Amino acid sequence: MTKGPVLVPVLGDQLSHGLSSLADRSPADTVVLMMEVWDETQYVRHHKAKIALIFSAMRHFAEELRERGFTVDYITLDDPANSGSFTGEVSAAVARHKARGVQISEPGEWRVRQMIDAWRESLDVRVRVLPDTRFVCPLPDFFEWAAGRKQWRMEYFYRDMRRKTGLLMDGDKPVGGKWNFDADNRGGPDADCRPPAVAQFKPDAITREVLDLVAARFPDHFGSLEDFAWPVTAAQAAQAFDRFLKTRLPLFGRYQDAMMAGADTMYHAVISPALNIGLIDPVEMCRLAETEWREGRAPIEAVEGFIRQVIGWREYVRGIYWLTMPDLAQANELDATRPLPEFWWTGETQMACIADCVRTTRKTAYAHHIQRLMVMGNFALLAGLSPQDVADWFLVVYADAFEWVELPNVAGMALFADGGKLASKPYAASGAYIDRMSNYCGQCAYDVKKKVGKNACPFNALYWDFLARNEDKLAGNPRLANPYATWRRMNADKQAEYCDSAAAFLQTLQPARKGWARVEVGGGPRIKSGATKHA
Ligand code: DLZ
Ligand code: SF4
Repeated sequence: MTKGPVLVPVLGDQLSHGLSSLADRSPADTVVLMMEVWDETQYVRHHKAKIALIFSAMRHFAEELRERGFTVDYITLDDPANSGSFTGEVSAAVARHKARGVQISEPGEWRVRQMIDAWRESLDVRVRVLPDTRFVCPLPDFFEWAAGRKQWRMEYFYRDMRRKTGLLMDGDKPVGGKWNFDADNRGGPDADCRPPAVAQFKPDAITREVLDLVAARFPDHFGSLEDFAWPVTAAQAAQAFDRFLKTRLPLFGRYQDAMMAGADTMYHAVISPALNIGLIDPVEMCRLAETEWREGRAPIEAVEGFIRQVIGWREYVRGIYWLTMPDLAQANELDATRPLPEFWWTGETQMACIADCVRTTRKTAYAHHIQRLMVMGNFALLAGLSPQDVADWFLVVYADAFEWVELPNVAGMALFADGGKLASKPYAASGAYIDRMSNYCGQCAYDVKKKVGKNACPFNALYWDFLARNEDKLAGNPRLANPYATWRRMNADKQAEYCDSAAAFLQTLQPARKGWARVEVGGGPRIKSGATKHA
C-alpha cells in the first residue's frame, strides 16, 4: 500500500471552501486537482461567457486554496499534456502524485457520476464519493420523501425545508401565518418600474487571461464575451448579493413575473451563476434575506418568494433530477419532435419578446426566470419543439445551467415532457399573458390582439393548436378544464382557422444549423459522453 497523499479533484461547479471532499482533509496530506478539460466544454458547446466564468472562478479558487496551504495541481486547457477529460486527468494525477486514494464530492450531473463510478474499476486506488452537503436536502432524504407520495408537489417539500432550516418560522408555524405569499407577487411592469443596476465586476488579470483563452479557443461558440462582468470569487458573489438585498429585494416579489424590453435583470438577484458553482451558500443567502424582512427593510412576499426559490424549488428540482435520471433526458410525453428554429440562436425574428430574450442571453449568458419560462419555454411547448433540442439550448446558453437544475426545469416545468410529474399542468399561454406581463407587444411586428392570420401574434393560434393537438393527453387534466371547454364551444370553422394559422406559422420556421449545441450532430442520446469514451 502506497503512502502518498489523497487526491481531491474539485470540479468547476464545486468551488466552495466548505466542500465535503475538502472538509476533513489536512493540507499536508492532500493534493487538490483542478482541471480545465476539453470534454467539459464540448458535451454541449457552452456559451463563451459560461466557460469564461467557470475557468476564471476555478483559477481564483485554486489561488485561495493555495493561500490556505493546500497543494493544488491545476491543469490548464492549454497544457500540452492535457488529456481532455476528467478521467484522463485524474488517472494521470494519481500516478504523478502516487496518490493513495481519490476523494471527491458527488458531481452535479448524472453523466459525470457515471464517469466517477467507472474510476472504481479503472483506477487501482480507493475512490471515495462524498455527499454534496451544500444542499439542504440530502438525496436519500429526498428519495424517501418522494417514495411515500403519489404526486411530488414542491409546496409540501418546501414546507419541510422551512421546518428543517428554521427559515421564516415562528416555532413550528410559518411567519405571517402563511407558507406562501405568491398571490401578492404577480404584478406586470408599470411606470414606477425602474430596476437598479446589478453589481458588475471588471475583469482582473486572471479573468482577462481567461477571456483571451476562450476567445481564441471557442470562437464559434454561442454568445459574446464583451460584457463579461460576473462575480468570479466568493467575495465578489457576497458583494453582488448584498447589492441585491439593498437595492432590489424589496421589489423582487412585486416584479418577479414582469418583463421589460432592455431591462435584462429586472429585480432578480442574478446570483444563480455564482450560486451554482459554489461561490455563495444558499442557506446563508436566505438568512440574510430573512434579516431584511425581520428588520423591516423588505416585505414578506418578496423575502418568502426569494427563499422559496432557493430552499424550495432549487432543492426540489435537484431531487427530481436524481430520482428520474437517466429517463428524464429522453422524456417526451407530448411526442414533440420539431427541431429548434435558427432564431433561437440568432435572435433574428420579428417576435419582439423572443428577440429580446435571445439578445440578453447572447450578451450576458443570462435571462431571468419569466423570460426563460413564459417566452422561450412557452414558445417551445406550443410549437412542439423537441425536448432534447430545447434542453441542449438551455444548457448551452445560461451561465447558471448545469443539468441537475436545467433538465427538470426544461423537460418538467416548461415542456411537460415528463407527463406532469413536476408540474400539475403545462405552462401554456397565449399572447395575452405576455402582453399583460411585459411591454414587448407594443414594439412587435405582430398584433397581440389578432387571433389568426399573417400578422397575428403567433402565440395565439399556437396556443389553441397546442391544446387541439394534445387533446387526448391533456383534456382530462382538471386544471385545463376551462380552456378545453372554450375550445369545444368554438365552431369547427373557427377551430380550423386557428389550426391553419398555426400550421402556416410553423411552416416558416427555419431549423437551426447543425452544430450550435453539439459537435456530434444527430449523435446518440445526450447522456452518452466522456463517461463511456474514457472508462
Ligand atoms: C461546465 C464546465 C466547463 C465548461 N468546463 C469545466 C472544466 O473544464 N473543468 C471542470 O472541472 N468543470 C467544468 N465545467 C463544469 C463541469 O461540467 C461540472 O462539474 C459538471 O457539469 C458536473 O456538474
Ligand atoms: Fe411576443 Fe406576440 Fe407580443 Fe409579439 S405580439 S411580443 S410575438 S407575445
